[in-house]
Amino acid sequence: ATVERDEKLKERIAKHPCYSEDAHHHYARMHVAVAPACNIQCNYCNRKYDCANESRPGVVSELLTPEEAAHKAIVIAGKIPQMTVVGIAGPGDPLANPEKTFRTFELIAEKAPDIKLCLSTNGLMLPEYIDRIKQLNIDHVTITLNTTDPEIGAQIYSWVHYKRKRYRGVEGAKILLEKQMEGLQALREADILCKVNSVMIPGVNDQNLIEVNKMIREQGAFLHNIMPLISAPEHGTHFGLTGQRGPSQKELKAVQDNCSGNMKMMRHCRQCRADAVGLLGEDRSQEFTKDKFMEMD
Ligand code: CLF
Ligand code: SF4
Repeated sequence: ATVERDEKLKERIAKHPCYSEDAHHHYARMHVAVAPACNIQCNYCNRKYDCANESRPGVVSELLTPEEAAHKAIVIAGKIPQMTVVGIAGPGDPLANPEKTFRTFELIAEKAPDIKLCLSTNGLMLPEYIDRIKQLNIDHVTITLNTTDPEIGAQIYSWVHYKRKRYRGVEGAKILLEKQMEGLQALREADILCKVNSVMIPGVNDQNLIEVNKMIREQGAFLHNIMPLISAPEHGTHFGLTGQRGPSQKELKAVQDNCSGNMKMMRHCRQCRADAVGLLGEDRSQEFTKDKFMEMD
């Protein structure tokens, strides 16, 4: 039975360039940027740019309506045969824009049922929308989870907006963590593959990442992606402006190595833009800007 389960799992990740290191040489993903709003404020994010939970800070993606996004996805799937996954990862949080996000997935599933659907979120609204995620057969969900400790969370998140109220400091960080844990559990129960992103912030959460790794492994996450904080002052983020540095390659690798005995670590992440197109590391987004793809069929 374990062999059979392993085979099934292999099949589920075989064509996903982020979930399988092997697949990323052969299969491509695209992001459609349909989700502008966000419900929290991370200190490594400037809202003028893409969601830094799954993106390279300092990049501005072209915002689309669900109809435009679906058209783009179908056009690109026709032109790039290795295209296997459509992800929504911004420019804000997909689940802070539930109607736009789910409408987009619905339209794509109708017209191109073979394309895998992928979603990346800060997790705050994940318990709320787990049923819609199941209904739509979204098989890959990423939660960005940076700490297991609300005191540390208070240094990473300046506020959390939940059910019409804004919470600051430890109080906000607590709510976010609670929802992320509930979300992890709900994904596990629904048998949806879960990847966790953690942004490594030296002196803030670096010592705590091994705990994060342990916790998410116990909660059944499939893959852990520890990404370096990018904090150029010109990006205008809180961390950038207060001189918080990102980790060196060596520091990042040391933390990844420390965790690697426990579960699968992702080491080929390219911190994609919210409208990325192509193989990881090969950005073809400029070939498919709105003025271009609207003319294609
Ligand atoms: Fe996109 Fe993310 Fe899905 Fe991949 S990206 S929503 S899981 S299809 Fe991949 Fe890009 Fe890294 Fe993300 S390399 S930033 S991990
Ligand atoms: Fe920015 Fe994403 Fe954090 Fe929202 S969740 S503040 S868009 S990095």
